[in-house]
Amino acid sequence: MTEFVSIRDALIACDAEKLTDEVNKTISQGSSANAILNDGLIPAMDVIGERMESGEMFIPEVLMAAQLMAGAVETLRPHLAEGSHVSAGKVLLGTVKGDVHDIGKNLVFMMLESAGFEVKDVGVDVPADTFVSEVKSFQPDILALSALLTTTIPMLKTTIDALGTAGIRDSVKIMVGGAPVSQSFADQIGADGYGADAGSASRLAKKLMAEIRAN
Ligand code: B1M
Repeated sequence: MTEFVSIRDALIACDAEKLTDEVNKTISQGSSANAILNDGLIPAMDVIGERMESGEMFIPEVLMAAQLMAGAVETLRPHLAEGSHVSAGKVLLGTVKGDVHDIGKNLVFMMLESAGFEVKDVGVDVPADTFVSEVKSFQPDILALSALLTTTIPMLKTTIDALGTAGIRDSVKIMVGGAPVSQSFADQIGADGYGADAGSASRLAKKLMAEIRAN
């Protein structure tokens, strides 16, 4: 992790120029994009979260850091790709109502897309009835729901229940994720799977597709 300390520090300091330089330099030195992400950028966001909680950093600075993180992830995008051109399946993805966090969701998007899935991202703060109408029109194999707040994880269940009420729950596999979500919570709300991070989300989606194809 010490290897990526300058990337981590540049993001925490919201130093755009330094961050770009360090990410490019580290890639050109042969580091893997996954390592830069998991050992540099994501730990920086954890520090930023702690500072936000303790009042050392304010929302505008956190937003700026989020934008810089998104830019760095875009730089890493071609290096994260697994490279597949055959559709592995269709995924509808979004962050639940009341929640605007999208960095983790966007990483999940990128990993699924690079694993060959056709992914439709319906964005953030998405009401349950929008997921219902999108499932009807897009007809995904998998619905992937993200939630980052303890106050919005109940919306995961609300969304699953809304699909049940609409009579389409069994037409789609549902996977959930986000920092406050856990496997036991996923089981409790009747989801078909839980991904702890973007890499496991992609592996889980492949497993769910194998289950669909086996039936
Ligand atoms: Co927010 N926020 N935030 N925030 N924010 C957290 C989440 C928090 C932990 C910070 C803290 O206090 N320590 C805290 C939540 C506490 C809780 O409920 N447990 C918090 C809070 C309280 C809030 C506000 C309420 C603050 C306020 O207004 N007072 C507010 C709520 C706004 C809302 O949504 N209604 C708020 C606002 C914001 C910003 C807008 C300023 C900004 C978001 C910008 C954006 O996303 N475009 C922001 C940010 C940046 C954060 C932190 C600092 C970073 C989040 C992040 O991007 N992490 C965050 C602290 C933290 O995470 N350490 C914090 C990096 C990202 C790669 O990780 O999103 O966890 P993550 O995604 C991971 C996994 O979770 C997983 O894979 C990803 C990659 O490995 N994953 C999935 C995610 N979705 C998945 C779906 C899957 C599978 C895996 O399958 C479908």
